[in-house]
Amino acid sequence: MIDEKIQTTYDESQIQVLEGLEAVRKRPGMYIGSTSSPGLHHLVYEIVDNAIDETLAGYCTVIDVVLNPDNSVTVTDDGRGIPVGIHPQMGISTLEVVLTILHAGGKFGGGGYKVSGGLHGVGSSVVNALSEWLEAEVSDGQNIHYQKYERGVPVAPIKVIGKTDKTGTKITFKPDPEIFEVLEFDRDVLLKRLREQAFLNKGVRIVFTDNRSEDKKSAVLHFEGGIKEFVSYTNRAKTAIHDDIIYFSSDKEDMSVEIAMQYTDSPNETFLSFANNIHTVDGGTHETGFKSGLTRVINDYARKNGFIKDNKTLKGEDTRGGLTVIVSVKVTEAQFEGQTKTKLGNSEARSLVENAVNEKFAEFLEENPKTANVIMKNALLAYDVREAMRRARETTRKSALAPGLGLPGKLADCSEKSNEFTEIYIVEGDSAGGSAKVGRDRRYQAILPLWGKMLNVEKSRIDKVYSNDKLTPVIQALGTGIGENFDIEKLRYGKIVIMADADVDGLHIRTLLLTFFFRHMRPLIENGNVYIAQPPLYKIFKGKNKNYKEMFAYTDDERDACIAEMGESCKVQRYKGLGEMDAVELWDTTMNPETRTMLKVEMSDAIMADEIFSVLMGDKVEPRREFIEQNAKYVTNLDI
Ligand code: 28F
Repeated sequence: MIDEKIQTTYDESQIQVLEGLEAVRKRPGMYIGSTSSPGLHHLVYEIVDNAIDETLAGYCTVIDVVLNPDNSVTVTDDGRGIPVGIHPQMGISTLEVVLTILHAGGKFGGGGYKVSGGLHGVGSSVVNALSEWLEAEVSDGQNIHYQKYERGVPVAPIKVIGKTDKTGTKITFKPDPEIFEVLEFDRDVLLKRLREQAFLNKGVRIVFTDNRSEDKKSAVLHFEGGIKEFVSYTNRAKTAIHDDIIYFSSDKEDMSVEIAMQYTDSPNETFLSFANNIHTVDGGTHETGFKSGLTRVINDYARKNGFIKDNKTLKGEDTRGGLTVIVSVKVTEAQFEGQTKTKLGNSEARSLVENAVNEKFAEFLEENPKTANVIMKNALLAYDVREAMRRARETTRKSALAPGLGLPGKLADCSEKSNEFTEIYIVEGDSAGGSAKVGRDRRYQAILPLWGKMLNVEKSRIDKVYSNDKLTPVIQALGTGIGENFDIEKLRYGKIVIMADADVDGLHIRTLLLTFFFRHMRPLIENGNVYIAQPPLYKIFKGKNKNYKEMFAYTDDERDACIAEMGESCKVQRYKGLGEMDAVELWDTTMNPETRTMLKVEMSDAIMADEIFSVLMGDKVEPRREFIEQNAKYVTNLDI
């Protein structure tokens, strides 16, 4: 028996294979980012992306992803199946080439695959190298071909294990405990990524099954609407401010971009950008292009349609207030930058996206004036709030620098300094302000007259008043600062009393101040510092000189009771405004702690109040009126 010559010399292809696998196993982080949980999950993404590529090539209709009880993963597609014929250059099956040669496969061979997904398409060979074992089954419409690998090395040559009339590729792999610190797959992490891939590749159908637990959870991820459905899904717990989802796409040479967007009433923006289906968490040129395009198109439209005058420019952040947007670009030679390679560097992607926005978003606004209107007002409100916050921060900074100096000129301060007894009356209009200054007890009562009656605060103007510097004197007088700078310890008065007429303008002023306090000085409300003064509606009087008698009524019923008590020969004066009262009357009826009634503003449920306030800022005056009447409760005990 002639002893077989044991193969000792490897031809260069085996050497290349071993060198390649060795490189991957020595520095896995170079290929999959890490060997902790994210790296472990990348193994699945890599294999699934190959199946998605086969779908994009038009041959695959469904992809199965199964988590097995032994913590291995099986991915199956019904595409053409990885070719199993002998590879002309390598002398081994193409399947073995794809699974053992680094950077093999269509992604790098320039073959049918233009753009690759996964972690920059490092190919299945990396997954194979980092798996304790991997089994490949390829159906070519006649036979089922099978080959097993251990840590990337074929255990035996490829062999036929059965007959089939189907085509496709099935890969099962078990991550190598020698490589990974974490071996447990997280179902939700995989589900999130698979859902993302199904959104980004409209029509792809991925069936994800977790067989590790008793209740075999299965999810079908399939979205014909692509990234439009991605936006709907992202906004599922938010309130959109326009019904349509804005979508447009464009391509140039070998690059393409898809954009879907929808504004919501949330103050935050959600920006999800992708390059070749990779989530570019750190943004990059495609995001930059979108942002500059959006800012320019919205400013142009706002100016052209009279929403802003020439001297005003909306900032980028104003145009993206509440925006959810998905930008997905496909570029052949993607350059990824940054530590985690999740920032797109291709400069040509910036102009591709910016031009698409400049042309197609502008077109959308022209063709959809109703939605355009909503987007403009949304940007204007964001501008106003940002400007108000900027000014308020400026004010706080100044008043923090020199407390005394920061006080508003119109404030008639009280002599008492400790806020245990002090009160500030915020009074609508200069004439009422004048009477209040004269009638008050200047030891503990300060008066701050607000802008005069000239302000006609119908709904749209109320936003302007709220946002521009009409409220700065209030912030200065209270001394606490606003928003994140708010400090209740610096409050200069124990009671803040809003004193306005009982007419619609007075209602608006109260709304405005309550909204402002609720949104930017909420502890004032929560602490019960805020009150609403209750001036009388009627004066009932009769007689002259020493026979003169007068009574004040705060409601119609009280008026009738006074009339009954005084006898029919009395006269009734209906107060239309604070300005009709002289200083003594104002003191007696509305400011004297012995005789006044005040409404304490309390909001037990901030969330409910927040919605009510958005009604207050909404289009209808009626809900606003109801709010004031319902939410400002009579003080539980007469305030002493
Ligand atoms: C479970 C993961 O990996 N599916 C794949 C194919 C199909 C072809 C292919 C893949 C051609 C020469 C590189 C078949 N027929 N699912 C998968 N399906 N790779 S990976 O070709 C690989 C390239 O070498 C394929 C004709 N063309 C391509």
